[in-house]
Amino acid sequence: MSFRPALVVVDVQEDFCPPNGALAVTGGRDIVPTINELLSLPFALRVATKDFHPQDHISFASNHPAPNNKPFVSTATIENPLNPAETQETQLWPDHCVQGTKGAELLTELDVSKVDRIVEKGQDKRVEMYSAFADPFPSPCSQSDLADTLKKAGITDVYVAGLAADYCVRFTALDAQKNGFKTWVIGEATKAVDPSSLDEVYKGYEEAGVTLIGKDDKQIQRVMGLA
Ligand code: VGL
Ligand code: ZN
Repeated sequence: MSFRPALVVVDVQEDFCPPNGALAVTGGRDIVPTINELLSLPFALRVATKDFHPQDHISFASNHPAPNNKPFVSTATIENPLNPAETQETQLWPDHCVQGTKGAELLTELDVSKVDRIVEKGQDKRVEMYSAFADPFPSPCSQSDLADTLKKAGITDVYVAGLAADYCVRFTALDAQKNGFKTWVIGEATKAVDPSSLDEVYKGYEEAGVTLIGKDDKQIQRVMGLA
């Protein structure tokens, strides 16, 4: 199969960035120049994802009763609506990326003119969905059309960048690899909510066959060579 790489730019949205983001990741805006450079490379497909929640989303601390409703601190148990035997313990967050709000918008400095396709996720209020492919349950109740889009475009390799390194980038990359795409995460083009968790994240990549690369890696030069 010939090399057909896609770039997936995860959740480069106002709410994940200083100065005004509800869930601002330190340095979140600083990766945009690198991401714009990546967007200018001859990828076969360029996708941007958006976290896109309803106001009553289960991941918002504000939708849970006290005392377990402290953003960044409290957790909740989420059941798979399709199979209550499947459960997940998940972090609660400040309200963020609410559909129709400024916080849900992609950063204006992101070169959206180069993006072929925008994939929205997290619309199902009943489940958390960090991955741009599906919710985390063994039999997912929410799925996006990202896997289909990549398959229909004949994509062989998925390059992942964006926010946040320890949540949506992480689970999108792991799911890309699971879906059969050779997956590369461009470390310099991500920022983490909790940078101290990255060793653990990278260990998970190794176990799953996802490869962490730098922006000048030979795998990036391979994309440049397609021009
Ligand atoms: C994300 C926390 C909550 C992300 C989304 O995009 O990494 N993190 N929702
Ligand atoms: Zn979210």
